[in-house]
Amino acid sequence: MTITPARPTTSTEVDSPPIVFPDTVAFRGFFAPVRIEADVYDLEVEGSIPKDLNGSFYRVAADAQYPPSHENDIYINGDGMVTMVRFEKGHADLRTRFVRTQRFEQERAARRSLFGAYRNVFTDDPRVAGIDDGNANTALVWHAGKLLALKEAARPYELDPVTLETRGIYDFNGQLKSRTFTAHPKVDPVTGQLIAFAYNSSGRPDEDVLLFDIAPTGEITREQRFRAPYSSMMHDWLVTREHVIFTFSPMISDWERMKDEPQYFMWDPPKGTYVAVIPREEGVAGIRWFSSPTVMETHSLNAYSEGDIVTADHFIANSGWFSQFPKTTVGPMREAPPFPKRWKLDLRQGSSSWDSATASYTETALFDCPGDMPRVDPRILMSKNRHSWVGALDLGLGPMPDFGPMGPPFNCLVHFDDHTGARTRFYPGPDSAPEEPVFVPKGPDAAEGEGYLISVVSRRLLNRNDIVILDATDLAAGPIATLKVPFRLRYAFHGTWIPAAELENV
Ligand code: V55
Ligand code: FE
Repeated sequence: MTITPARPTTSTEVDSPPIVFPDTVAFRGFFAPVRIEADVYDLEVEGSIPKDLNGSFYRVAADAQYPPSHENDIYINGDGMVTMVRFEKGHADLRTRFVRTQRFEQERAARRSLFGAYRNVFTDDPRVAGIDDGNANTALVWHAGKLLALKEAARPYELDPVTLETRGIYDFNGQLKSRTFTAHPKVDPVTGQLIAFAYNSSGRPDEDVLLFDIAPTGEITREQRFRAPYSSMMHDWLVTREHVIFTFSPMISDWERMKDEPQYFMWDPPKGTYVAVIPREEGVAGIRWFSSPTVMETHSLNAYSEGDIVTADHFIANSGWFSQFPKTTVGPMREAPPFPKRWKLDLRQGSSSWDSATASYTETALFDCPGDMPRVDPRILMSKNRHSWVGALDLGLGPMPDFGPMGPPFNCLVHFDDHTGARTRFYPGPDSAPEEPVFVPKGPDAAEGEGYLISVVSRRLLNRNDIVILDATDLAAGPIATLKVPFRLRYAFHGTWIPAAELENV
């Protein structure tokens, strides 16, 4: 492992504080910042890496270059740290790099944190007034030959997919006027488009939502705007071949409140939940609204349209996201875990405005186990799928790994077969927690689900991570290969895969 030496600073700062991280759940133990930019050529491997696994796996974590400027900083406010594993001929080479955001560079020059609470400009150091606060820590998307590191609070950063060098803020060649861009755009596997949205696009709380169609060439071919019931966290969504579906949940942001309350989002259950379905072709003029009990979508599996019926599979929680945003308008509440649900929405029953919505959806359980971080085969996204993979928490499996800064960990990965209803799982052992599984098709012509599942597993007692490669439709068989990471990786959110053929000529 080589550690990149810090560049000599050009700062004339003399009062930068000592480097001491707070003793809170976001910064201690297995979840302490890692801050290592590493290159490990040829990871040690148990088992053998399939020879047809040829390409790069990426995942992005929130790390922390500097201790936060305030004690109660939340995990999701950290600096984007990307892990890349290049697979080739049965070998795996690992690289980790911080995303060189404007925020990262400013803070490095000052040798301290300058940005304050998550998305709250009133808590920032005056020295960074007007500087982009994007930390590129949530997800990675590969589209139009560009690898983008995403944070829903800001615009994307472009990375070199081979070296992980940061190329800078990416505004789609000047076409993206929004100050923000979702961390969960969806690549349409049929048209090659990137379907995306932005909320709080003015850079502060507002009720407008922007919708983008982005061509396979990276050109924004359509931008639309509609009004949300309120300004709230819009993290994930669903896209079918014909519709997009938003679940609005009352994780409310409010500009006036931010002036004396650092927490950007506050769970305000009386404001309720609404679901919007928008036809992709007709656009926002055809919006249909539905009512809902007060719930929150954490992440989506997949959705599909059949005539007037839209089927939406996603993880739904009966509470807000209190592990990050504990204050609510109704006093202390306990966070409820997300469960995988199937909603069926009948478009004939929807209303043209949210405040006149009366009809709801029907809900069934996909299976009865809390979880999140779902994946389907990317080649089947937006159409009816058979296979899905999720991180899950099965209390029957044995002792639980400790809670981390994101709440309860997963203790297994689950494969769900929608044709048979069968569930199989990979259990990594008692001190271990797997992260979001990333599916890699065996090849362009492989059947749906035929391929590998890659997941980073924390080995809590060993203070390091493994990366497991599983047969995607035979999780119970255990890893085909286990890559030994000789140090600890900070817990990540989302990842992606780029086939080797697409990494040529970048
Ligand atoms: C989420 C994650 C974020 C964020 C907002 O998983 C929502 C949900 C990692 O950053 O800024
Ligand atoms: Fe997410």
